[in-house]
Amino acid sequence: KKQQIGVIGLAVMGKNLALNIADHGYSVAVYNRTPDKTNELSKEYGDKDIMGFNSLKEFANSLDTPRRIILMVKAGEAVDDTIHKLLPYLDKGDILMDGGNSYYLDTMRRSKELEEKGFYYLGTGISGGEEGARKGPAIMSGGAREAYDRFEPVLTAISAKVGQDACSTYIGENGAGHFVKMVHNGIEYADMQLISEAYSIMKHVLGLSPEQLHDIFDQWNQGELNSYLIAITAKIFQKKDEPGGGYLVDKILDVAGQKGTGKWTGQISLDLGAPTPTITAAVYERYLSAMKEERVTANRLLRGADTLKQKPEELIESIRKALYASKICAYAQGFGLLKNASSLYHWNLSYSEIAKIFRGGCIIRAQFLNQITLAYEKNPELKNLLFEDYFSGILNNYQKEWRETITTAINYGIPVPGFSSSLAYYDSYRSAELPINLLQAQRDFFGAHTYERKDKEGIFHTQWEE
Ligand code: 2AM
Repeated sequence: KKQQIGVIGLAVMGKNLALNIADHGYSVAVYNRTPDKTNELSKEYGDKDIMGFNSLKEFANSLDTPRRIILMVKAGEAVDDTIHKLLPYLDKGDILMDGGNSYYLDTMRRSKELEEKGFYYLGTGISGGEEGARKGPAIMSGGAREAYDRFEPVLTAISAKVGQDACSTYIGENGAGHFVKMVHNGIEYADMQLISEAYSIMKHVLGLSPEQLHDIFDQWNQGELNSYLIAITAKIFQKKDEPGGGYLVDKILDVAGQKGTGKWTGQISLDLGAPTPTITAAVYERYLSAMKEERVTANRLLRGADTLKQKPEELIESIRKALYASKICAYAQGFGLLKNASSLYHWNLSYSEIAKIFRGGCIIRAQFLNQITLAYEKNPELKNLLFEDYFSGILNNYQKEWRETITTAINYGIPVPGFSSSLAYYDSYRSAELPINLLQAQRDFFGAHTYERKDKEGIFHTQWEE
């Protein structure tokens, strides 16, 4: 008897994915570079049809052909290395699927190389963290359609479900799946930063305690902000440190790391000319967080301010609205980047499908993704989410509170790079006139870069001074 699915790489994501696949009635073969993890998994889950191998050859031989193998090794060289070692034991027509957080250009390169050799390669983003991998992640696959179709029943079975819908879909050719996963993570960075800013204002301006913050986020989670990240934020504020030791959140060092997907989103948005200021601000803020010592020194030297006190309930509701408005702008940026990449790489992305699978399993799952799905179902060619009635309605109605919240933060010297980048994006985007006419004049002045005119066609250059 042959095993149906192979999984290589048994760190927490790979292990949980293998267990999830086995739970759905598939027999699984597993392999890990370090044998301990393989042996442990076979031992611990003897009741499931999971066979462990300590040689890639035996692993490959144990699989039904054409083989379906999922790579869950560390992004980067480990993927190339593993493919290289595995290839001698594969046959033409076998499907390799990279389920890690690979850089999409690597995925495009690998697909090309492997397809030239007669293999199939799927670059698949899997979101949902540890728990998602075990119980149902969101899955976004890129690569050859026929390879996806052969993998589809497994992916559909193991994915998260929202009602009848599986949170797994075919995204497009070659790197499209990993690209969408990358943008998902960029949006996730923005979401987390925005929530942290809302917390910061309530903590510093209103002096709210963790218990009070718990209640507020819990309440917000009942409304339009309903989402996984708001839900876990509410829970975080309840978590006590050791008995008698206060709240854990207050003990955590304010230094954040990152694994690269947020940074890539920012870099690519620069490459493609698709503005994502809120996402990029979130990445910068993590860099600033890492400069803890400098910040502590600067805090002694550079003054902030505290001024007016507003009515707490009013300010809290304003912050909620500011958070929602800012979040909408961050998603508009992420989907704008997808639109740009889709046309550059001819991926023909379906934004409604993408928004649909983001609704479950993944970290940015949120009620309002239904609205994004509807918006793109209604108009697949929608230029920007902000043009959809639902979103423009929210932004128009939440204006005053959004601006007031940011003004309050500015008056207090509380950094709100996410909120304010979103607002700057919004205000720039809705400006029929930007002061870029002056900038164009400057460019022409010093560099003869030329300019166009409002009143007539053509390219102009002026001798600005004698
Ligand atoms: P390990 O248990 O032997 O370290 C996440 O780090 C997963 O990627 C782990 O399963 C890890 O295997 C695997 N991994 C990391 N680098 C690797 C490499 N160069 N070759 C194969 N597997 C690798």
